[in-house]
Amino acid sequence: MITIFFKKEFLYDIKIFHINYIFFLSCTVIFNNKKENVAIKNNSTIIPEPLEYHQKDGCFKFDSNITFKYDKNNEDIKRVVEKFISQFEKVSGFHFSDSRDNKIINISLVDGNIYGDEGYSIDIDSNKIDISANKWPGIFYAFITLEQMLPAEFFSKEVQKDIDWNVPQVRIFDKPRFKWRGFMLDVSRHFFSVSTIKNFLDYLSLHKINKFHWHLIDDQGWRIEIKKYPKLTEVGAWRVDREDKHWRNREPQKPGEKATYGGYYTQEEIREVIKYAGERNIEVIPEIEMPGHCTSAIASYPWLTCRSDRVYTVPPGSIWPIKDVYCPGKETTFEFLEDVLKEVIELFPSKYIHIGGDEVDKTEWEKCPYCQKRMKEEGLKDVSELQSYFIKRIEKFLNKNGRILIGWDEILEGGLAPNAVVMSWRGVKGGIIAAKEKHYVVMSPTSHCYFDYYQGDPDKEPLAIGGYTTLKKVYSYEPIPKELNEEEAKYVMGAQANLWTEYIPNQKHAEYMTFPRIAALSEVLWSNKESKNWEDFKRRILRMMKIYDLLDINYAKSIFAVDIRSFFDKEQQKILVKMETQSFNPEIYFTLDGSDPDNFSIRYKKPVEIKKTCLIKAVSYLNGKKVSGVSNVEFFYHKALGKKINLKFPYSEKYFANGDFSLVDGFKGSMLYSDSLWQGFWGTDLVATIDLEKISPIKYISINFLQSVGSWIFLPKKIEFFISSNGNDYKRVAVFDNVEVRENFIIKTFEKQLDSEKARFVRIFAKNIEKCPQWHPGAGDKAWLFADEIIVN
Ligand code: TNX
Repeated sequence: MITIFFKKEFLYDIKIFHINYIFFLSCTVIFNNKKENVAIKNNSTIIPEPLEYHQKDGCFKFDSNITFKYDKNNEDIKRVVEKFISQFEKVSGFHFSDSRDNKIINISLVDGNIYGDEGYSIDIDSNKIDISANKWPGIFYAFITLEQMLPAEFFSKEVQKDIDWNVPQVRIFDKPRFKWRGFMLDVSRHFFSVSTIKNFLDYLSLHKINKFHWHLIDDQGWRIEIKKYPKLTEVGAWRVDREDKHWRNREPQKPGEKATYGGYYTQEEIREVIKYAGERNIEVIPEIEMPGHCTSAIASYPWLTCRSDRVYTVPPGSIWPIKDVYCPGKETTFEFLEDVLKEVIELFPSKYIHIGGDEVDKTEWEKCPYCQKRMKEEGLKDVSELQSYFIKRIEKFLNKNGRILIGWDEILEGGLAPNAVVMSWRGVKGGIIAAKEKHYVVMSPTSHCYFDYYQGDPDKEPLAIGGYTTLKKVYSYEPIPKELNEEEAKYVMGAQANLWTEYIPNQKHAEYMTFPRIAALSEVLWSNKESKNWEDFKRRILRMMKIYDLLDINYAKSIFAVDIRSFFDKEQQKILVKMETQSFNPEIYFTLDGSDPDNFSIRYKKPVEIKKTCLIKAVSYLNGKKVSGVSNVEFFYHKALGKKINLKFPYSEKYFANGDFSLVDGFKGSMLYSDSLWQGFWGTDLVATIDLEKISPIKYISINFLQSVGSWIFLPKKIEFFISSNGNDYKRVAVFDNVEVRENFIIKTFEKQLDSEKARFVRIFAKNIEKCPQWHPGAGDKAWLFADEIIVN
């Protein structure tokens, strides 16, 4: 069984929504910076970029002669200031002690409401720093900003010698654009200890993230102690250990086999995490998944389902979709859920409780007599309305207890509960609908906010669930969709990154997926839309990486990888090869002879013309240090390279790849359908005619196609090659009948050697299978045909 079928993220990408389920720096450095890129706005080292930043001349020099003035009776402020002092004394060796001639750092809460709940100002002179806010979180964020202005060594774990502990004289006024700046961690698919959670909370607060959405329940593990139902953690928190196997090849638990992988948080630990988060201005929002994604609960108490006759175990892997659901026909189900929620409400002070609501397989409900009875009694016309009944009933309970329900966008189906907040993940459509209905929304579209997706070339990245969400892409995100007017836009509370952990077994890996992408999202959510500047962000992220190094955060260095692409240069009328990274002022070196490049190889300065078939290898350096692995791609120099193509049926707007010259751009598509090399045709054939401009001998024609059945992409049924000298009369020179295979990932080459043929035009015809075959979950829906590189020699 090829479970990849069900990798819904591909499906969402491919937009088949209709299928029901398938779905830095001391002062000196600062002043040295001036020669840098013109796009750089100022010398700020801060992420997220503050709202207003005015640089003055000179620095404030930290030494032991500094007095911190603050209200010692205010516990929150005391904690914030003392933490700063203690870290500073540790790394600098200073002992801040009172004396009459001391420089002053004044920390005060002021009346009025210019700063809001989280804003602050910092005004730095040569002998005084004034920090003001309306509320303590503002002071907390002011110190985070101040820390980022200090030399990065501030974040070190040891004493640092010979550092000028200076900050530039600036005036900052800052407050966030959005009030929901979230991060979700899935602790069910893999369990993360309390100490990991605390580390993450520290790192998140460094980015001014203020919501931690704790995905505590899913099929693969129940992670919260519920006193009334002890089996939830005795049984539901444990699964057989199949960690050595790929997620989709894990056999279920055998009779008598012990379940040893897992864990859960005791209520005491949960309280500890909530307190720790609160001290960092992070609100913890628990997610108690229902009515689907709950096998762990059902394995503990099978009576919660429509089919209590089955033996359930916590699945060690995932065959998506898992069909287990709570039974909304039985009152006992609601009693259980309310009992669980009661304990959750007692534990979590957050006014929001997330109840999931995503990806519910409702087929059991259609058959279940209890559900049918419920539907009849309540006048519900279909199972979608039954889901809506379920969510509304839970909402009533939560509202009665003073809490607000949040759910994934599926809660829109069958009618939205009156006060619900919608988390929009399947794109932004759900968020738009909800905001128009005057419901608050949190945006979390897979396209920009799924940090379980690849952030670089999948060949060089650790195995991930799929997708492709680079740092640049995250940075490009705009949470307010253009479909919303000013009034409606007020319902968008912000956005959130989601870290689903099917492919993320431990803290180090979770860090890799989260950093630096969360820095990009933090700027999207905090800073002014108008001040967003990718070039400047690229500069500042290097400084942030220095901080990550000092904190031992295992951040991804994917931005340094060299991306090798080609494009049609209109002026020169030819295909040129360009090499890029996502990093600031990269030094790129390359070779064309197969040897590994280093900083003695050819330095890349501008797009190059390559006139031979060769392996291009490239690396990037930063300040003379190699910072990337070797990127390599084969470049094909051939007769059709950069020649004009006429397509009878246009390529899809979604998979346009390299545009009009994509099929003759010198590069072949990889196993990744979304590599921007494959050109996609949705339900239509490929009929491509290439004009070689003059009659010339043709000895060889070939074309590649991709099959990726989990993404609705199939090899063509039939392929024909034609040639013509005048563009009217074509001669067929090859025909291939392709036999259907069900394998998921295939790249197939169709090629033909020719004898003494001459022609000006080459035409390739490939017959799309048009509709997904009967054996496929998308049976009857339009099939994709993905083609790349037509080679003519
Ligand atoms: C969708 S987003 C899910 C999760 C998976 C995730 C993988 C959402 C509400 N549901 O169950 O872990 O995709 O990317």
